[in-house]
Amino acid sequence: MNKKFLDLGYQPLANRYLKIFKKLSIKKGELYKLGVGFNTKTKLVSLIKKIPDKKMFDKNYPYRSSMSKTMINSFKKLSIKIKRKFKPKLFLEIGSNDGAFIQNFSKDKVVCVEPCSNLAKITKRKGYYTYDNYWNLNLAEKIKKKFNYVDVIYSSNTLTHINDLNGVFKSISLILNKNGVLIIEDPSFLECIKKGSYDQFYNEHIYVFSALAVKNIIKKYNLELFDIETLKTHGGSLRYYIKKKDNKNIKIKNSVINQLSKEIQFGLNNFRTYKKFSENVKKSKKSLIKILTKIKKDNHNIIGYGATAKASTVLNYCNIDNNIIDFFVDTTPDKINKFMPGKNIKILPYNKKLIDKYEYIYLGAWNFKDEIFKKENEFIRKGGKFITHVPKPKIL
Ligand code: DWN
Repeated sequence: MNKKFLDLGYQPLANRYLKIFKKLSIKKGELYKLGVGFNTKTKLVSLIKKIPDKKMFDKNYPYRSSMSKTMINSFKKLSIKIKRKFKPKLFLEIGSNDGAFIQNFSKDKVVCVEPCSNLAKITKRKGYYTYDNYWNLNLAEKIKKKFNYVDVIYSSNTLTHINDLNGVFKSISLILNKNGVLIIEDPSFLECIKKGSYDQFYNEHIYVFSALAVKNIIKKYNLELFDIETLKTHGGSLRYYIKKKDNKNIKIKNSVINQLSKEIQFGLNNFRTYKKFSENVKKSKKSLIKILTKIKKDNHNIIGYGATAKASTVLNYCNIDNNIIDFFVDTTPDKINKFMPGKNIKILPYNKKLIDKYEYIYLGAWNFKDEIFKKENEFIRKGGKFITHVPKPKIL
């Protein structure tokens, strides 16, 4: 049973950055109700209302994985490990985005899947065999027919974006070699709840995984967890290593039981924990609004840094507009000179000199705090301050 625990109000599609601002309407279906539920049986956390794939991931998808050094470094490190440990003859990436990860592999050994054709074009241009399709059983059968079985499948921040999870794992199980390895990585729900990062919820994040939920979902498809790594990326992620159940050559590591125990100890199998989280989210909203309005009352200007999908949830849930935040800066070409989803706050190209004129910056990309603080050491040195809502709203 899916029990609702969180209501984040009406929201626009995150990652839908308009060139000309217009007020969006509930009646016209431009805003949807963002509610989050907990499945008491599978322990899976998911959105109540799911938006069809085709409305979210199309030829204009703006997000580019390669915009952060943190991710580039993390992908490089993992690619070295995969080559060393698993030595794949054929490698598949589901959700290859602009090739930030796959660029670490030689072209003749990999197959990419990326439904956003503007991004698929980038890896195709670089010479990687890329299907600009959604991941599903049809595609898996097509790939199997052409390439046969795959040795390693990797998918980062993608499977949580696909509504039909049963289809996802059924297709993976079909195409994965009997000794093959599936590696998936996504934000950890445990970290999300600990950090109060409710902005991990928006239309694209249909699911936020816990190890408890992943274990339950994959078992139907002859798959099981054999290792879990904790990562700092995207506010705290888990990297799940999965094998076929009948493959006894790979031993199950303690990391699996350790993560499951941590989640149970925290109460992730108990609905009360979720209700408490929901109360904390309401407090976080009040507190963030209080901080921002006080700064404005004191006659200071605030700008935003990192026009993230996460920030779209925060701005719309807390009703923050250009009376509070003058503009956002971002490095992503397809976001620049457009408006934050649902709000009349413009996104300007990242410019150090422009930033230095301001005293307060709301950190939309709080998950890249270390990278951004390093880059903006001059702003901080001159007394500039960042504002965040994670783990608690505060001026840093
Ligand atoms: O799952 C998803 C994650 C991985 O990426 C997608 N559904 C959508 C997207 O979510 P997001 O927009 O919340 O992701 P990020 O990675 O937190 O976005 C960072 C944003 O900040 C990008 O627009 C790039 C920008 N940025 C910047 O302008 N300067 C980032 C850094 C590090 C910088 O120095």
